[in-house]
Amino acid sequence: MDQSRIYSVRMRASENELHKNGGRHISGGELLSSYSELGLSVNTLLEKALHHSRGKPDFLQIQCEMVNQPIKLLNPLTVQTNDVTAVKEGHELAKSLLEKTGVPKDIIKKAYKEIPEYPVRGAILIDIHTGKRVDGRIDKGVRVSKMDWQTRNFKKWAKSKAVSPNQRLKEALILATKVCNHQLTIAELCWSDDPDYITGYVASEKIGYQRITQLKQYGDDRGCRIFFVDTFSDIHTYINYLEEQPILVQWGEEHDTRVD
Ligand code: WAQ
Ligand code: MG
Repeated sequence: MDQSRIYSVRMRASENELHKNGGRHISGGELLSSYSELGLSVNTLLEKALHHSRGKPDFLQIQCEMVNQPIKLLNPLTVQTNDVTAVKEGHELAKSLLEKTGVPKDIIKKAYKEIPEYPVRGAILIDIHTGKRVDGRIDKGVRVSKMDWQTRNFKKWAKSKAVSPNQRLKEALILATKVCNHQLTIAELCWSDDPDYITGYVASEKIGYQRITQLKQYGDDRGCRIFFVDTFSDIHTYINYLEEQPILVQWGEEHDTRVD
């Protein structure tokens, strides 16, 4: 990518946006693009918004913005796939993995109870000491953006790790790698809100990106994305990192330093 003029491109699409505050989230997307590929990049996100299993949008927005900060290069988290035979088994595994990362058992229990209350288009931030939601973005959550992984490097990585190079894994692994690279992140728990996708994951710097093949039933359009964080004393700097720090995932390079 020509690093001299990089743009952050973001898309969000929803239903009933004009009638109800916020509307129903359909899809979102974020990537980094060179100036010369901006047309292609906008089109990639437009296609994603127009052909989505959650429905047709009646509100759609694509925004391009030049990135001024230097881009940080990160190695992808290690990936492991855990096959489970039932959703219940998937959640038992997810909970035990979260415990392994250092999230206390009672906080995991509390978070699970509150998951149905979070129909947002971003992520929910939960403090691991209090179990309280600390992002303050009640209807929206926090949307992580300014991140990408160049196709050629991603394909090389996928081939070497013998994983199928699917777009969804790519997007989720970019996000998890960015989020887990920050010291305040203890773990992430996620499954899609797309009714046709049931694999989810638990991720952390310590355990890597642990895919779990069933975290919901087919047809279910309720998703989840929770970042368990260590403190909310400097939550604004943390949110600023998630939203503003440009990140490029790049496999095979020695760039993996954590943010303090
Ligand atoms: N920042 C914050 N939250 C986000 C972002 C983002 N950039 N993108 C999505 N979310 C939240 C939002 O609330 C969505 O409703 C929810 O996550 C699910 O998003 O095979 O596809 O894009 O290894 O539907 C994981 C497994 C797939 C991939 C996750 O999530 C694999 C997925 P989706
Ligand atoms: Mg989705």
